[in-house]
Amino acid sequence: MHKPDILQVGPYPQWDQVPLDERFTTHKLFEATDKDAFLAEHGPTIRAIATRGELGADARMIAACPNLEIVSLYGVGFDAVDLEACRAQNIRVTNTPDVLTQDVADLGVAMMLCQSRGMIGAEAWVRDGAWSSKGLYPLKRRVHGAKAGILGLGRIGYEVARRLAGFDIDIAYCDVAPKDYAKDWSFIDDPVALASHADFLFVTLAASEQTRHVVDREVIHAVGPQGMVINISRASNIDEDALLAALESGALGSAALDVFEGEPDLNPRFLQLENVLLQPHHASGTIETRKAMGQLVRDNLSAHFAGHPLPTPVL
Ligand code: 8YV
Repeated sequence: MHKPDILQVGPYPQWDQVPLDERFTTHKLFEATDKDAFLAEHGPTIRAIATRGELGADARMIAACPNLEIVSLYGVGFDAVDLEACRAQNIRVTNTPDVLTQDVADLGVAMMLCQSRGMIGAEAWVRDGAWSSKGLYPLKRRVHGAKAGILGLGRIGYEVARRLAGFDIDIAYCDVAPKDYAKDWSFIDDPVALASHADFLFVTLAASEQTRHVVDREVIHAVGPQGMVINISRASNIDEDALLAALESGALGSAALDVFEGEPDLNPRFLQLENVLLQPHHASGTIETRKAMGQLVRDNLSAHFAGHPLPTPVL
């Protein structure tokens, strides 16, 4: 049987690669040194793009594949896919929601705890002998009983809030409208007011052109010198220059970040800062979740080529 040709934008773990190669003829863009030449050669045969959340599929890639039918994303965020181009050409788009929600929320809360209690510095304190030479580790900020602001109470924001409730944290959230499943939590309809209220501001918004830099200088300053910004969504939701300036000046107490503009090549100014916890965009990075994401990528592709309804369509 003829296997449909797919363009694979980035690598997957071996447990996904093997079944993908079994079912499809995979053209691995990430292995090509001259990507334009690769797209020009293979583009016309491509019927599907298999990509990752942060890699997406841009207009140039889509235009190079005139017979493209579907883009299947390994990730929940579809901001890096040119949805307009897909809509215009009736190209279906799928993502991997739900399966990663709990892990992303876990990492967000872990980042808050780790940063608040200075666990990275404390580890170094033990390893480099400061504990015996200097004595007690400097005191850090308490987590329980604090106030959290959740910017974007979607699936991930909701799971973050649910976890924080277990720490007796006061929870407020901001979204386009109050949510009927959030009756125990306060709705604040403005990001600046939410940030003023919060000790910990969690950014859990699905990114789009509309949410670009929603966390701007004003929001960051409202979080304040004792506050922390935690981002487990997309870098574009925060004005990164304003964030860096506030971290450098102390106008913002600290940040815990899993996502960066231009990642994996982040702004080197981050590396100079001691008040920021840096993570390599791995909030969904557990074996269990990544296996479920890979399965869903294949299930969407298989359903499409079998003419069945798509399990998790975006478009
Ligand atoms: C990445 C993500 O896809 O779900 C998303 O939107 O960005 C992540 O899960 C993951 O890092 C794999 O590349």
